[in-house]
Amino acid sequence: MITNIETFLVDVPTIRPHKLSVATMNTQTLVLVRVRCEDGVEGWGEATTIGGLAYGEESPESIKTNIDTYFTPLLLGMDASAVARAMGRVRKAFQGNRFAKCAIETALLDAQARRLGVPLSELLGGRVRDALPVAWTLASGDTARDIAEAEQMLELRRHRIFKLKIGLRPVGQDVAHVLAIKRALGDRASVRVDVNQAWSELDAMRGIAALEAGGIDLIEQPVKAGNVAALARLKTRFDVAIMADEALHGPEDAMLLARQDAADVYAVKIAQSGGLLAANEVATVARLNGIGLYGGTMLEGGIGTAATAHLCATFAELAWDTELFGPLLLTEEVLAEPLVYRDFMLQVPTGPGLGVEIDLDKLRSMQRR
Ligand code: MUC
Ligand code: MG
Repeated sequence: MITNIETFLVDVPTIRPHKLSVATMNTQTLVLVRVRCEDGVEGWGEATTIGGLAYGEESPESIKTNIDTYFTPLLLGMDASAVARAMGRVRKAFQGNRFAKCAIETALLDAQARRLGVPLSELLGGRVRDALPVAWTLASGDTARDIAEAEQMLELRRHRIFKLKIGLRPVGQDVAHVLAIKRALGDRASVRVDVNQAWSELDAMRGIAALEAGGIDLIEQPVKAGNVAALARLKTRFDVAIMADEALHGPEDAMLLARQDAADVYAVKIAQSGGLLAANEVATVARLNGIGLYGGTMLEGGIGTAATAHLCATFAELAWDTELFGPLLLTEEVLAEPLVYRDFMLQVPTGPGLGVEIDLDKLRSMQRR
């Protein structure tokens, strides 16, 4: 039986300003959820947004409030080992709030996997890989600094895939910035861009043509999330892979985009999808339609990152790797032992549940009051 649900807001400074077209992040706010059960088992979940309300429809504060006010009273007393049934009740009772649903579902699944003594990946169908290639986002806003940062990551053997955040400056300037980085790194790295919806279709036609010619591998969400027709036209027009991110809010969107042949790749995000099980459905739709998979992030800390890693470990194909670097962007860790990044890969935890332990004293010392 579910006996207690607690939520925490934790503000963690980033290692440097992280500049996106929608926000510049100097801190990240983690919403952490602890679910405790009558049998003594507990589970943890997490949700993060980007720049408060700048990126999507939920904020850290709304996630905490809606879990505390609505989800918790409904869930207390329910059978903790019947996760799908509990989440079915939550989905029926509450509209939207995908990030909040993801945090709760992750905690319930973590608890259930611990109860069964298996890693979460085994509850999600079983892992086919133990490590995931991880991209790093270069988003300092400065070309020379980004090149130096990329060189350092290559030297450390931490990343050899780089995603550049663009869309804030005029198209010509952004293209020059990206191509300077690509020229500096050459074939030693895959360079990709994320426009975070900032371009008009005309901007995108100009920008993508130049990026494709310059050897860029992937263009993420160049136009507005709602403009699926434009995304589809860009996919048809260019050979370079087009990825949907903000356009994907779960399995229904995955179906809609597939029907319109609008993307080559899906960024699978557990929070944006409404939870791990819904994200798995997004991945299934992609697989059945020949769309490539990419393990996306909302810049979660260790808990949310581990959760996505368990899911990505179950994908038969993961053609575009992952960007599960969230904890590396943060100055502080809430895990007792950090996740392991080695040889350009994140090692998927092997212990029961998420396979991570929380340092509660540290968490409480960082908790927003
Ligand atoms: C996004 O739009 O993909 C992922 C990596 C990063 O730097 O920002 C996020 C959000
Ligand atoms: Mg994106």
